[in-house]
Amino acid sequence: MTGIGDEAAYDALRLRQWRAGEARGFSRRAFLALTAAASAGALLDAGAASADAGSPIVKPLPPELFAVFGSNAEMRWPAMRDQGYLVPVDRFFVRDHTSTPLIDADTWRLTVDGAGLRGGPIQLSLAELRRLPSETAIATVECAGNGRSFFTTQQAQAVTGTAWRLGAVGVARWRGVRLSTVLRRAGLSARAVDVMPSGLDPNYVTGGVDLGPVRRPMPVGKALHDVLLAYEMNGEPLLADHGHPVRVIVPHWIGVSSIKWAGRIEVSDEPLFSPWNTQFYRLFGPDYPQDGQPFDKQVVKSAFELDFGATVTAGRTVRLTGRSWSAGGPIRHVDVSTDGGRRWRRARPAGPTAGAWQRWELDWRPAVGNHELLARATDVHGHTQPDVTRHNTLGYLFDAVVRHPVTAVAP
Ligand SMILES: Nc1nc2c(c(=O)[nH]1)N[C@H]1C(S)=C(S)[C@@H](COP(=O)(O)O)O[C@H]1N2
Ligand SMILES: [Mo]
Repeated sequence: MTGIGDEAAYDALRLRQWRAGEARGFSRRAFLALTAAASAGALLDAGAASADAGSPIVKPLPPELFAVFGSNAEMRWPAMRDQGYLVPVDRFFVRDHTSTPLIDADTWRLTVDGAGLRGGPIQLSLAELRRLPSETAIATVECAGNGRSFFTTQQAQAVTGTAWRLGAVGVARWRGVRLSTVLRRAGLSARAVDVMPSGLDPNYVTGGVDLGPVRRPMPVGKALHDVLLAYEMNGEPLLADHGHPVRVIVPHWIGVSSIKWAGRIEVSDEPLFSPWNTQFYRLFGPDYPQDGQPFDKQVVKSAFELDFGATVTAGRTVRLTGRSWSAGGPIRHVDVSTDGGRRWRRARPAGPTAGAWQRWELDWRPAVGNHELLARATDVHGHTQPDVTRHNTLGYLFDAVVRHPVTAVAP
């Protein structure tokens, strides 16, 4: 059994193996076709913001809670202003590669199979899963491309993919069964290497290539450590859009690891590969000399709980509120500027100072006119948000300080 549980180390190793031609189950020819499509710009997600007509997302997407991009919908940050620590399900962002499937929980089965098991495949119904010991965890799901649109609007750089602002992140309380419980029941062998969940949503086809079901492997060490097969989100059964009846939650790893509508879990006795750990979620472009570099980790980000271009009342105290988060660890402090970055003040932490994210607030008396707000967070390891971030063509890991325009008008 491999002991690698660390996202960066695991990704780097699998990428080296894949490049060396050791990959099974995913052809390099498909990859080359796709790279060509990407450089021709064909990967740009269709769908304009706020055109939710025809979105394959099932839950309501009211414009005060969401900005919609085809099969993706991001949370609008003002929707969190008067909320608690968790993101309510009605405003949690949705990222579907194709569309939300409607799965009948009564006939749904989870298949666990592969050469890394001692016995044959097992199948579990939802009722069987619910009879196993359950566990609850508060965990973040964040799309690796969250913040992508700022590469274009702040840095004038071209990127492909959904033009998220900062709302492709959410924190929820998940309840379900530890993946380790299910794997042990299935009879994990000492030869087990990788664990790969796949979704029951339609196959992902891009650039004319059918890449199969959305799936992404993890090392058996991570699978046994803290991964959940979740059937509840904030105390309710999962909504269709968030993976009903059962999704995987992989804490601290990028959002795509947390496979929704889990239908199969393959346990292998050799390294596994999928397009989601070979050509996507890699850093390409001149700023990354080792082309196709894996991520170090998700980065530090901050958001004001305010619309872009919001209007506030001049001459009165406005309480600015926001949240900052880092996959690297808890946030140590957040500095806020209300004058485009000339002067900075330390924001007051609000609520718990450990965990998935840090809430903060700061009072401000704006004069009439246009203002630019900025928030810069630093985590306990000293990772801080830069003014400009390194460009990559797929638009991941935007961690630079975001310039947030507001207008103050006379009362
Ligand atoms: N089966 C399946 N799982 C999936 C996806 C998908 O399209 N299909 N999208 C992934 C991505 S890219 C992200 S960021 C998260 C989003 O989870 P959410 O829609 O519940 O917010 O789900 C991941 N799991
Ligand atoms: Mo994502």
